[in-house]
Amino acid sequence: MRKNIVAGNWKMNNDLSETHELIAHLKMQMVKEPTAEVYVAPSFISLYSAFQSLKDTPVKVAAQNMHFAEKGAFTGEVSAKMLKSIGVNTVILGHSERRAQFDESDEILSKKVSAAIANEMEIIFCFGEELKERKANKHFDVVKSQLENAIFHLPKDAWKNVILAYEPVWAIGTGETASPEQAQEVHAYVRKIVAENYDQATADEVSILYGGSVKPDNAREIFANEDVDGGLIGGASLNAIDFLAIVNSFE
Ligand code: G2H
Repeated sequence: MRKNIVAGNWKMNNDLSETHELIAHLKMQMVKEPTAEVYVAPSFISLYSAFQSLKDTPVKVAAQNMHFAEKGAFTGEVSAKMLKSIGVNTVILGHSERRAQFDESDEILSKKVSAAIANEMEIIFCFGEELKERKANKHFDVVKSQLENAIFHLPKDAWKNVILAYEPVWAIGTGETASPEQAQEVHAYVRKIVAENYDQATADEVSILYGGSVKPDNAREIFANEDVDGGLIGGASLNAIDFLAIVNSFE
């Protein structure tokens, strides 16, 4: 049975005291047994502290990025080994903001994916088409090539540590959301190509999240789709009440 997952991507928000405030609200308002696995991804500055505050709760802490090298002359970067040394075992890779603003190519992402798996980390791997690609009806091809070029090189047994997140770029932080039908269509396609590249069992097991302007008032109808196993939440994850409403949006 694949898992329902809701992950909060805090992006470049929340300094240390704001991090503690949000975590305190989450802890206060969270039900004992949420219907989804819950992750939060604070900035690097707050990661250690967030991990310490959440280690006795069901909430897992993820990093928003990492470098592919183990160590060395990479000013400003953080390695898998460093993340693991503070207890963080999950990393978001391939977010469209990293791809667009920090020139992360499929080639770089492929190395990051390999490094994370080599370090026995879990990956939340993001992919998704831009508006012009959707308008040109190229979204299936774009998604396929992003997966083929950066993650389909992994061996089958690594997929137990992979979570996929479909994030159409035109729906990120724009207030515009893919319709439940658009999300389901791409998720079903992704599951099909995972089955073709690996096998049906791998495809059935992998959780595929939707990301892009998910809010408490649209989460339920998006998550109700057969191939949508949860969400990667940006803006709405910065408010504990909204985030937990999304966490509890599964039937
Ligand atoms: C997509 C999403 C979280 P938002 O980037 O990764 O952000 O929910 O603000 O669109």
